[in-house]
Formats: sequence, structure tokens, C-alpha cells
Amino acid sequence: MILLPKILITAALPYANGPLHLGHIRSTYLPADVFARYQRLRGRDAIYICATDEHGTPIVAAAEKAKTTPQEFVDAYHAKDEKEFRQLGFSFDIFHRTSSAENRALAQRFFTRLKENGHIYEKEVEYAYCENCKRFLPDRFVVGTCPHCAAQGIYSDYCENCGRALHGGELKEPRCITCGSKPVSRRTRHYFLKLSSFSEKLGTWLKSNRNLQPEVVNYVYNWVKGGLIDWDISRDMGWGVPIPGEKEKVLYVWFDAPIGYVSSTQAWAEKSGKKWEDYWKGDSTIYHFIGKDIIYHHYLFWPAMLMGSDDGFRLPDYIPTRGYLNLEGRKFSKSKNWFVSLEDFLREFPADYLRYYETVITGYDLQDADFAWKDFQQRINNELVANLGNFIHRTLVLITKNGGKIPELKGPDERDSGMLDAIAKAKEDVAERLERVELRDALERVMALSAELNKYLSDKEPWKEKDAAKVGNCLHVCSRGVAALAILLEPFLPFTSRRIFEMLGLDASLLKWENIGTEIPKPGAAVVDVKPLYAKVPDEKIEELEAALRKG
Ligand code: B3M
Ligand code: ZN
Repeated sequence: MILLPKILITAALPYANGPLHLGHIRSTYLPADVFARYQRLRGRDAIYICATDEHGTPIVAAAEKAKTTPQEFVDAYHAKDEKEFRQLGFSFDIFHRTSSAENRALAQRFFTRLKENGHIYEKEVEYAYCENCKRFLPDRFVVGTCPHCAAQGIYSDYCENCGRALHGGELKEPRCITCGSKPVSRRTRHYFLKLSSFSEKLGTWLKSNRNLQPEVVNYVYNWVKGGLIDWDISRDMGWGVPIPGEKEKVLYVWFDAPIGYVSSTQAWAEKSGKKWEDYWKGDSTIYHFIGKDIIYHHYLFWPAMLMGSDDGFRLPDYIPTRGYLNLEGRKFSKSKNWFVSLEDFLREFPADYLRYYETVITGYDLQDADFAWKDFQQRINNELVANLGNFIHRTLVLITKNGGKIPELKGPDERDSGMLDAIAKAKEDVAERLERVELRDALERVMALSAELNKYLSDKEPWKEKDAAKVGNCLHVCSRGVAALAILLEPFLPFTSRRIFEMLGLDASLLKWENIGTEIPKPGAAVVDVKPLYAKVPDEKIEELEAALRKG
């Protein structure tokens, strides 16, 4: 038996605290899905793990606002997220939850081990308390001004302007989010992870792991050099993973959230008769896809937890980190109604339109991108419809008119053979880019192949050709181009890919990387139910969507 290399792919766990929008999928769920699909096409043992992040003040605050309980609230959003992710074709092996029994048990185990290993201590602290609401005010229960960059309206655990994790009591001009009063200070006992004592190990790891993006490592390394502050991992509240031996304290959501990657793998392994340790503790490669707002947590907290638990865990191999998505030049904001939800989008357009557009505007870097309806329309109409859709449809219609069967290749001329070579070359180029997680470049390379095929077909003009063998050769080559495109596109546009396979009468079991450029479909096979793949996005639709956005 050949042992396949194991690949573990995770995408940051979405908070189950509100509807997903176009920005959510761009940096994490979509790139991770493209990558996971590619790995599976190569026949590798790759799993894609995700879950909803269901603890913490973001959830409690949102549930209170919606006048419901945290449990009911997360149940509803877990189901909604799962449904929308499925509609987008995200191929999770499991979409689990951090409130699961597995996650609770594993988070408690991490806590206990870290404590036994001397990495956790208890300390009395002064903590923000609202006398009006009669509760402590951790994290998102308080807003104020960032002590580092002076940005306003910042939550007390993280500054979304300068990207720093904040510590209790640091926030300037704090206010209770519920009643707006100024919190007082109360003493309470908290648990701290000695992050400071991991500085050296973390620094060494950051410098030695060559797979990490240098632009990220540089600034994380500066944080380490600047001195890491011990991390407060307990909260005085009821919603969360209970701290062993405590009555009214739970673990900070950022402690149990990354553990959700592991516990969800455990739940998947349990169901599918696999060993989760093979992916987390064995000879595997671990990829955590994240957005740039959670760098601190994945490059420092999480590796420190893994190191300190001393439980045989691998450290992350790759942490592909990408920038944010804006909407027509401004930040997405639900409260300001500057927002397009996944649900809204999927009501108007096929999932592959979004997968296409977001991939072509996203590089492997921290750059932000902009979702603009007009740009979206142009990309879809000029690239997806006019290049890809047009080539495939022309080919299949010509084959239909020519007897409806894939012709044989008999004595190809130089141009025919050259086109087949170009398909083989594209296969290599695309693979090389995908291995490096350069997904946009890979998709651009597939589109370049499609353009080449289009040109080949136009230059050959089989509709004018009298020599039946020449016509046959051209359509044979084009049909192989169509099949190759279907496989090359599968990671990016899975719905398109399957539809092409149906029209070529190909079985889905042939969707394998190794079949790119081979003689599929076989000569003599019939094309089936040929229809255009795409429809143009009309001007009126874009005007309508722009107007809806501006109206709020
Ligand atoms: N839920 C924050 C976010 O949605 C957080 C990610 C957890 S990943 C372990 O970006
Ligand atoms: Zn209050």
C-alpha cells in the first residue's frame, strides 16, 4: 500500500454572529476550498476542516441584541452558514462547531496540560465592570479608543485599525456596549498564559519556517522583539468552555477557537474511521488559511499553545494570509447597510460567478481588494462569458452540427499538435502555481489556455473547411481542450466543471488531474444536452444592484 502524504487544510472559523457577506469568503473559505479541491484532484489525502466559532462576547452581544439566547442564536447561524457554504460549493470534509462536546473536552485538555507544564498562572486583576448591567465587561462588551493608534469605536480585545491584540484595561475612554455607562474597576482572578516565555521559541520558529509569507513574518517578528505580554485566557461569564475547577469562569474564545480546528478533525475522523493524529501529529502538511485581521492569533497564540501543550502536535506549516475585501471602495458594514450578503448574491447569480470574480481579484498577499458591481460585470462578461463560455459552446455546437460525436484524430497538422502540446504545458504551469498557493495566477493561466483554444478554433475556421478529416481533427483537439479546461477549472469553478463533464458525456470519476490532456472524451462518444454555460450580466441588473446598495 502506498502511503499518501497527508494534507490538512483549515479556514478561519466564522463567528456564528451574523449573516455572511461577500467579504467573508475572499481571504479564507474560497482560497482554502480551491486549494483543497486541487489536492484531491491530484489524488492526495487532503482534508478541509471548518466550523462555526460559537463562543465569546461577539456571540453573546449579538444574541442579546436579537433578544434570544446564545444557544438559539448560534444554532440558527450555524445552519445558515452551512447552507450558504454548500451553495458556494465549499467542499468541507466537516463543518463542525466550537460548542461541540469534542471541542469542550479538547480545550479543557489543552488548558490542563498547559497548566501542568507550568505555562498558566493565576493573578488578581482589576477588570472593567458595569455597575448598571451588573457584569464584567470583557472584550466586545466594551468599546473605546485604541491605546496604540487612537482609532475610535474599538473593542477592548483587538484593534481592527492597527491589528494589535489588546489586553484588559488598555482601552482608552471605555464604555459599556449595552448601556453606554463608564465601567468601574473590580478585582477578579484571571488565568494567564505565559506568552512571554515563548518569545525565543516563537522567534526561532518564525525565522526558520520558510513557508510563511515574509511580509507577515517581518512584522510579527517585531511584535516578538518588542516583548510579548502574557495572555489573559479566562473570562467571568457563563457562555463558553468552562474552566476546569471553576464555577463562573470560561476560557477566552480565542483559546478554544483554534482548538476547534483539531476537535473538528477528531469529529470527522470518528465518523469516517480515520485517525486524526495522522493529520495533526504525523507526517502531514498543515495549512491554516486566514485573513490578515487574525495574524496575531495564528502566528503567536496558536503556535505557543501547541508548543506549550507538549502533546506531539505539529506546528503550522503554512498560514496563507490574505487581505480584506471592500465593497465599492468602502468597508462592509452591516449596521451602515453597506453590505451584500451571500444570500443576496446567490439569489441573483450562480456561485461560480462569485468564485471566479473573487479569485481573480485576490493575490497571495495582504493587499485589500474591492468588490465593485461594474467590475464584476465586466470580468464575468469579458472573461467568463466571452472567452471560456464562448469557446466551449462553439466547440460543442460545432460537434453537434457535425453528427454529435467526438471525431477521431487522423494525421494532425502542426497547428493541431501544437495545440495539444499547449494543453500539456498549461497543465504543468497551473499545477506549479497551485502548489505555491498562487491561486489567482493559476486561474489566469487556465484562462490563457482558454484564449489560446479560442484563437485556434477561430483561425482554423472548421465551418468553412471542406476536408472532413481536417474538420474532425480540429474538433477532436477542441473537445480535448474542453475536457482539459473542465478539470483545470474544477478547483475554481466546480459547478461549471461538472456541467462540462455532463455535456461531454463524461463520468465524474474521470475528474482527475492526471486525465488533463489525455484522450477524453473518446472518439465516437456523443455530446449531450448542449447548452450555453453562462449568461451575460446585463447592464440593468448591475444598475439595479448598485441602486439597491446606495439606497441602503
Ligand atoms: N472567529 C474571527 C473571524 O471570524 C474568528 C476566527 C477564529 S479562527 C480559529 O475572523
Ligand atoms: Zn452596562
